[in-house]
Amino acid sequence: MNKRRLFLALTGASAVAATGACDVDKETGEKEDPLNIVYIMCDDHSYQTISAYDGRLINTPNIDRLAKEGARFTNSFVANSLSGPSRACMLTGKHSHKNGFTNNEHGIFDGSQQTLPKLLRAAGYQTAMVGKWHLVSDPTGFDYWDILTGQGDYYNPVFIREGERIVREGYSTDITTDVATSWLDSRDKERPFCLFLHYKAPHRSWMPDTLDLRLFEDKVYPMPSTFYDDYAGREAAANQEMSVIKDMNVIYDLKMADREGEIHTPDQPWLENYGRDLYRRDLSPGELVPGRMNAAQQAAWDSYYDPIIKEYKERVASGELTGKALNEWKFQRYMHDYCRVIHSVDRNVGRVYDYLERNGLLDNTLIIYTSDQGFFMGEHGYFDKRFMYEESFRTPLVVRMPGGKKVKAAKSRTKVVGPVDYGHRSNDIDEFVQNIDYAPTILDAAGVAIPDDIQGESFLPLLKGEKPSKVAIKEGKGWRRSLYYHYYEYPAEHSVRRHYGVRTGRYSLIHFYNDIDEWELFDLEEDPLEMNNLYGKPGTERITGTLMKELERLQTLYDDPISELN
Ligand code: SGN
Ligand code: CA
Repeated sequence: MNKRRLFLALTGASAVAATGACDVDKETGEKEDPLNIVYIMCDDHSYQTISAYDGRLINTPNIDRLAKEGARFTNSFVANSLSGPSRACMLTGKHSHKNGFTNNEHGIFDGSQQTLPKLLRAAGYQTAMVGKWHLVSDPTGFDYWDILTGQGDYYNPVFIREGERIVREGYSTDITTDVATSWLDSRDKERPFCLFLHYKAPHRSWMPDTLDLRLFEDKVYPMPSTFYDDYAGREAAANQEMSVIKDMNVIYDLKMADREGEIHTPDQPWLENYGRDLYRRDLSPGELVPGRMNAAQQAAWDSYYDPIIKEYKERVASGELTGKALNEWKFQRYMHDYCRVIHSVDRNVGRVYDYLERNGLLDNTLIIYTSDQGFFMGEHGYFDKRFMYEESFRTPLVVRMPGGKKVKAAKSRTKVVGPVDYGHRSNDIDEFVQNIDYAPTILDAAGVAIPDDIQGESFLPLLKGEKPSKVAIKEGKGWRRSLYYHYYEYPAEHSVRRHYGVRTGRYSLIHFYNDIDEWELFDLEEDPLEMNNLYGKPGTERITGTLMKELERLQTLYDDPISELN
């Protein structure tokens, strides 16, 4: 049985076509249905806000259904926790230093290089890229591309459709789904497809759909136990600009600007005279202005926020909203908006599922749901990502198998330790996977050869239930036991120092470098919240030595010329 047929036998999919066309099975003489791929990626979607991972904050039934009908990855990570770099890793299957896109600020993706869509297309696949692209150069390797500009806007966003600029009226997440399903309608139905569906949501500044503004009104979100982290013993952790208390902008992020432009920010004096409004969009009724609200959207928005702004101003004026009360008010506002944005994402995942179901595509389509990285929901007092700390290093990953067949995962060799206890399910894949693995996995599932220079590994064998110790990877036999990470964007917004590191099933060793030289070592089994930096502490010499060796091994394996950067 060849590899493709083995996949089919295990997944219940009727067949896969390596050539892309509807082939005739040489053994049975039956017509084969090709395998399609729908790759859904959000921007900044934390695992903490997917109920398949963590039920405390929000319920996401549509994303959860994907996990139930396939697999949930419980040790899923990125290689560089930032949008552009993460997207480049996904497209190329290579770490940042190899694909050349190390940071958002100066990166321009070299679209002439080998990428996943190009390889799929050469094998007969139709490829489309819809939504947030964020790689500066125009997309290459797609039969169709229709992308948001830059970060994209939540309301009435501008898209670039194969070079043509268009403003679409409505809410970004809905529109992105609409564009994707229109493309699916118009595709050549005789050939398989791979759709890259990239939502802007829930990126900053977490603007909900007007439909969802009043959701979860009475919910009081639990404060993370590390919200008031004092960063003792962790210099890089202390010196950043991503604190909910200190750096979250009360106007832009938390939407507390009134129409007159009065600013009431007792603890953010630098916002005084900041300008009429950062987030509030003046309207030009009748005219569609990119990123701004139309009259109906604005009215719905104002009717929700105006009373909140009024109450906020009163509480600030009376002196009631200061210190701890203000800090926690900020956290609650952040969580409310973020979760509302997620609710719309989940609804749209449901719309995509319904589309595939209505069109008879669920049996021969692999659906992947992930995010470009994790996100801090107030842990360590942070929002944003970037750090190799668990909340941002981890990224959600669930895969729905063709036909909805629940994966029977083989016994894992890797422990699941981290800030949230996910519990255990029979379809959990606990082995370490990283976003450089997506390209080879998709190629493998499509029956396309994986080029040797791709650094990631196909995790298709894990989805098939193969024993991790038996899976052959480039390093030899047996799935990987450690992960490599490298973050570059500094000096830059949020001020997170450059760093690289290694994570094993139990430990995380991180080196912050450039204008700092700080090592951090965490025992994730004992300290999953990463509060206690053990580096240099007596008794840790042996484990530090082992981890240093492993780090060097990975830097050699991935050919990361780190010595030249120091
Ligand atoms: C913007 C945001 C940042 C965010 C980066 C990168 N600021 O610059 O908060 O870290 O994007 O995010 S904003 O004022 O423009 O909202 S990424 O996900 O695209 O990498
Ligand atoms: Ca992102």
